[in-house]
Amino acid sequence: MNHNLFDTFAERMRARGEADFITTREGRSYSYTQALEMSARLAGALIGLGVTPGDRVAVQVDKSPEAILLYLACLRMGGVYLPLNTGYTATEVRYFLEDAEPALFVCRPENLEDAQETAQLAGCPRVTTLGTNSDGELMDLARSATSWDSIESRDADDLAAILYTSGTTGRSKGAMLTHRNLGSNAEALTTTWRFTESDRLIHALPIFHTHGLFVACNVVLMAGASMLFLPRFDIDIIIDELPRGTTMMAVPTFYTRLLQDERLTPELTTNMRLFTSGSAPLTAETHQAFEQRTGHAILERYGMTETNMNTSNPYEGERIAGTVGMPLPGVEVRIVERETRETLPQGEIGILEVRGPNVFIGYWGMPDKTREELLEDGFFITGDLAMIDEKGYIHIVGRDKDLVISGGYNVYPKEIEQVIDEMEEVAESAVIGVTHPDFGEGVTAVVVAQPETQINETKVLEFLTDRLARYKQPKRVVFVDSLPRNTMGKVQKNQLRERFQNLYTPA
Ligand code: MLC
Ligand code: AMP
Repeated sequence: MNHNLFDTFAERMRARGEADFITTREGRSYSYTQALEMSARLAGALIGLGVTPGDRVAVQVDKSPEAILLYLACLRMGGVYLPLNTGYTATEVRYFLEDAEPALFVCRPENLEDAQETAQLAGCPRVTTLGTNSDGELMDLARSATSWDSIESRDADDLAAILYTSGTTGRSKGAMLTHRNLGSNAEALTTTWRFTESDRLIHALPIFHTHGLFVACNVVLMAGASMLFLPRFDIDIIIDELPRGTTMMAVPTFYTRLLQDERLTPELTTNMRLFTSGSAPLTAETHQAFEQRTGHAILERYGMTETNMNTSNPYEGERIAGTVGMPLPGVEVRIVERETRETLPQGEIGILEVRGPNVFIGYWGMPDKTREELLEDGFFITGDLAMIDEKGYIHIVGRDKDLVISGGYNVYPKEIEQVIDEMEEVAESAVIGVTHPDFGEGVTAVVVAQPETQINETKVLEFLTDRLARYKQPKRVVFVDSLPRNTMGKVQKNQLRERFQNLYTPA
């Protein structure tokens, strides 16, 4: 039996025939038949470029229907899809290329020259381009390529994708996801959220992360539904499109922005059957305000790059604000005490661990790191602090890991601190997340200057410009005389968070 996830998708795609799979605002579209055909052509092009089964294909391109067809082509011919945040700088990309050793790097047409240089420095043998308007070298190659109509045979445990996630040590780790991981999760979500062929998903998330790529696109493919592909979250366009959608997947910032708009009314959302939220905590206030304004109770779920989705509020039944619901079918969750690793009784707060077919098989090239986080009994230590209430609903109450989540993007303080500390005027720094009205948490740098040096906020931000992706750059830099430390010498970030708690939300 072929466990290639594309084999499952292809069956649905053939059955859906001329039905719309993906459309854009500009009226470009692919029916399921067309998507099948183009994925075969793109697979032919990838093979022509020297990609063989098991090879990584690194992709840093703007969102477009063709980018999803490239993902499908890669699955189809047994490649390992490796999407990269479009905001990453050349320095950041070089690390990923060196670490994952892809056979091919697909970049934006306008970035070709820089990408070639980066690829050469990283030892990546081939670079090609993909634009947003069915353009770029890869599309030219696909149009003239011999269609590769078969589907490479894969085991359930073969790699389908590698997604990089930053680490608390400051070094990004490639989470290895298998065909089983992606397939089992897509099935669980499609059933739990009642996705059908009649659904039309409004897709405004980026497609280089688990949320916009796997949760959204795999579920649509599994159900044979259709989706409207928007390049980004633009409030006017979302408001215009809501009456023609049936569902939207979002990070909390989408909902806080929608709530600020008077055009959000019950009438606007009457055709919608499901709004989901995840990637960051949705506050109970936002959940309640959205229900009051529209009559829709947002369905919050909880997941991670390493695990895909773990828990979800029920489709039927009570969706409780401030909770992430119950484990998805096939997923086991336990709450343990950090030191003893003993499972805690219901109601107590501890570290959430998860096991199931959704959980990744390890970090690329990092066996030690894998052993630290993926235990022998199959449970993965998420680093999230959680509690299970008397009704069985899980509450994420905090994080045991030093991590900031800004507008749904993870930012690891260590990575930012290391770059700031490179400045000769800086003695030391601590990066924290501070409550932010738009992004949930705002990345904030607290800096101690070297004695008798001239340094200010602008200087620090300028230094970071080409070194870090925009979303990782602090929204504010503040200066202190010294960092608060405990007796072990560890920086007391709690004290800093408290001191600067009103930086973005003046009391
Ligand atoms: C953009 N900026 C951000 C930012 N997004 N800064 C911090 N955090 C963010 N998330 C920067 C821009 O570069 C710009 O900088 C300024 O902030 C304002 O930009 P904007 O125009 O307001 O931003 P916008 O393009 O509207 O993007 C905001 C957003 C977007 C929230 C819509 O970030 C987004 O789509 N987030 C989704 C992230 C996501 O998909 N996460 C899933 C991870 S998977 P300047 O200075 O140039 O103006 C995962 C697992 C799971 O976590 O469970 O799902
Ligand atoms: P990532 O590594 O980008 O996949 O981010 C995963 C992290 O996002 C998790 O470990 C959580 O800390 C956080 N997260 C995802 N969904 C939720 C949610 N619904 N509520 C709170 N935190 C969440």
